[in-house]
Amino acid sequence: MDTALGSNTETYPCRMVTGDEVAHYHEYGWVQLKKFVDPAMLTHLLAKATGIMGEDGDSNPSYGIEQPYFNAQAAGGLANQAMRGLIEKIGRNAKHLLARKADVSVRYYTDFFAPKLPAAKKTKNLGNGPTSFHQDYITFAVDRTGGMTFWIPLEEYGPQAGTMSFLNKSHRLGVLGNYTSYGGRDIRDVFPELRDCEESPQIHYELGDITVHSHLTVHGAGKNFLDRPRWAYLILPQPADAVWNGAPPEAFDPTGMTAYQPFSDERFPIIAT
Ligand SMILES: O=C(O)CCC(=O)C(=O)O
Repeated sequence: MDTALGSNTETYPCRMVTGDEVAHYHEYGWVQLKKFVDPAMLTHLLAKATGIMGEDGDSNPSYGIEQPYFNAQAAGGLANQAMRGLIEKIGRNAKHLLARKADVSVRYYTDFFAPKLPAAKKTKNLGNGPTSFHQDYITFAVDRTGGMTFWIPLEEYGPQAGTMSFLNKSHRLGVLGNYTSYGGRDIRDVFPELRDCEESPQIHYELGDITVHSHLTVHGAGKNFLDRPRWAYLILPQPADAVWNGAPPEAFDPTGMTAYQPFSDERFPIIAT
């Protein structure tokens, strides 16, 4: 393990969710986990992110998906010992949040850096706009629900930085399509029943706080009004029995894969049993 990390084994690299937090996640479809990640781990992640994307969060080649929400870059955390430790402990947390009655393990699906670039600057890559409200589930091309995103800001950020907000209980409304099919309309106009879902405030994240949202929960984020990137690291676990449904996936290259066969344990390892 990196010698600068791991000083406090109780919180390193993150703590475990509490029963109340699991209950909040099931009730509202998302949860804020305060003081969750060890700040030493955040320092390590920020150094890794700026190392591959530049201090401006915009020096990487385009990742090929045209959307204004953030600039993205695969983080490759499985190959980094400290990051893998975080991914595995997050797998254990995901198992608690998943709470399936069958004893289902948790699989790593993807991890990436997602800096939202400053709205006021001309950027090379896309990623300096607001994140329109959307649901993630359909973009991940898996055959069942249960997937979730651990959204980890790498510094303290408030709404001015373009932080997340959620439509409470929207995870109960089923699958709401792909945002690219809405013709530029707000998801709440396409599905007016979402107007009955209270919108959470934009989250203020103190250092170490994160949010977790179900891939069925509608969420969005404002523009980044800072003069620097809003850095976030996203880890996405899936239930281990989920399989690729054959649709074009945004998160992985399906070359050599067969629809409805299990994900390869090598590329998508089991991270919690
Ligand atoms: O980082 C953002 O602004 C949006 C993140 C997001 O849409 C997601 O985690 O699914």
